[in-house]
Amino acid sequence: MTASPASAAHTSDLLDAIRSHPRLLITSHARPDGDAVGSVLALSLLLRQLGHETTIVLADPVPRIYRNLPSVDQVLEAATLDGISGFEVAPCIVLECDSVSRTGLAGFGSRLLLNIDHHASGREFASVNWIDPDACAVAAMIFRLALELGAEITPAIATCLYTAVLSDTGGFTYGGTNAETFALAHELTRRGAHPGQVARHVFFSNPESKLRVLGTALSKMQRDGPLAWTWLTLDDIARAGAAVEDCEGIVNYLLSIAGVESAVFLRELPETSSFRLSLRSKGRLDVASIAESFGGGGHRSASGCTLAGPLDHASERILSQLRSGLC
Ligand SMILES: [Mn+2]
Repeated sequence: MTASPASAAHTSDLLDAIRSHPRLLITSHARPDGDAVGSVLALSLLLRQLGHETTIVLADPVPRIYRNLPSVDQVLEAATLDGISGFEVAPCIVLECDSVSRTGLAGFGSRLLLNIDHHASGREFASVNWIDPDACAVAAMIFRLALELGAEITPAIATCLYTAVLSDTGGFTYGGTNAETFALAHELTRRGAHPGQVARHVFFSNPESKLRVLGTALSKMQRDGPLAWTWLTLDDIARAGAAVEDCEGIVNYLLSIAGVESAVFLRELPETSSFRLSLRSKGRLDVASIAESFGGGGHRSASGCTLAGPLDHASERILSQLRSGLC
């Protein structure tokens, strides 16, 4: 697989910036998902292979299902570090973010920022920006970067990237999944990723609390024609003994219903009387633009935003947007 000429033009500045800095910080968004975790780890491993010193800092813990990834203990949690202000003023590579604030970190100061993102809502907030909305995962971009930098894709790197692709494509089921996705999966498997082993970690290693809180959410589900929605309050989450990461993916169960075109999951946020929304679409509706109209972002078929409470108010606002989009 080779980069297209257009992406090569975008990456040359990035390659120069990386090559000219022996020390690099790497981060991604708050509440990291599989693409964020797999991609920061793969990027760090390949840069270290090329002789760079790297430090990975994330605002939130690595979710349990990704904690067995190779070299995951490299990841530093910012909560214990006062953001990144304590680190030497090295450039920071920011993956999958449309702004510095998406990292959930403070202390960037005036350091050089290198932005790599695959979201349609991506923004050129950094000094160097490489945004490719056609990439199925930011991991696909890291793979291309590795080849352009001349790094060897070791089994550890392949495992991290494969995990990222598997999770960001919903197990190769989302709309953006195409021949290139499978070509990448083929390459990664050939270079040492074990699909069965990765799937066991990602899909069959859930804590019981995740299933308990899913049960609560499903029992409250509402349906109105092509729309399905549900919510969890802080109380629901506490009673299930669940962590925030246990709420990931609930919205996909709603979307699995025949005849449902779009689904919403609302999760109450601590201390702010607001709700975090996950939006999904089977394709007819562009939920990225709806999320953007509320200050969020994401992909055409999977996006998110935050709305002020109370619950009835937040649900009515989002449902009326979705209804008018589906008419
Ligand atoms: Mn992603």
